Amino acid sequence: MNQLPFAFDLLPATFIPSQYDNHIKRGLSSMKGQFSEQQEYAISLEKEDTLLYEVFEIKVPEKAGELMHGITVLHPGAVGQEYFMTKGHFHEELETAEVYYCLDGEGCMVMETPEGEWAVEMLYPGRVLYVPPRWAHRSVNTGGRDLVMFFLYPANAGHDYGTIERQGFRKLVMKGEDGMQITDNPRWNPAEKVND
Ligand code: M6P
Ligand code: ZN
Repeated sequence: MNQLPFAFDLLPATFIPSQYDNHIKRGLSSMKGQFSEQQEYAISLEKEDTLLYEVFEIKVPEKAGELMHGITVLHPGAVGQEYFMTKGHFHEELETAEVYYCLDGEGCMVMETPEGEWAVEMLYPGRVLYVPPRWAHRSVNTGGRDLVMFFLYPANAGHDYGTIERQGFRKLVMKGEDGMQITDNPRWNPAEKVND
């Protein structure tokens, strides 16, 4: 099937696209094992499966040449001292990139490669971020309001969630004395966890 041209509106009042195909909602329950303060996580989840983020996806055929895009709205909050964040993923097709354009809010993108490099880039309204091929990515809301991002990536990229679910990210973004701080993830140990 060939995609026909289309257009939609993305207006600052809400930044919710005027049309979309999928509305994905992820709550605390979809982040099992990811937040570092596991007891805090369990206590919060027992109270309520709090909504962490929503993705409004505009679907196109999942083949090379097409571009998947949409909006992610990451709500503010924290589990213990760790800010709300997305699951994060590598692309199944590792050699594919992604572009983010931050529309509202404050936060950052935590990134790493299988080779051991890592990076954190700040996100704020007007900021454009390029995530190169091979870099896993997770967004983090360090502010007090929704972090809203437009994203765009090759439609054949696919999502590899399993690797991050097993090993986590090398770096955590935590609430510090004067705002956010980046710390080592004490539980990051891919060699041990891969064979679980
Ligand atoms: C980005 C894009 C989406 C993704 C969303 C939520 O905006 O990469 O494809 O679904 O983030 O992140 P995750 O898929 O890691 O839950
Ligand atoms: Zn991606």
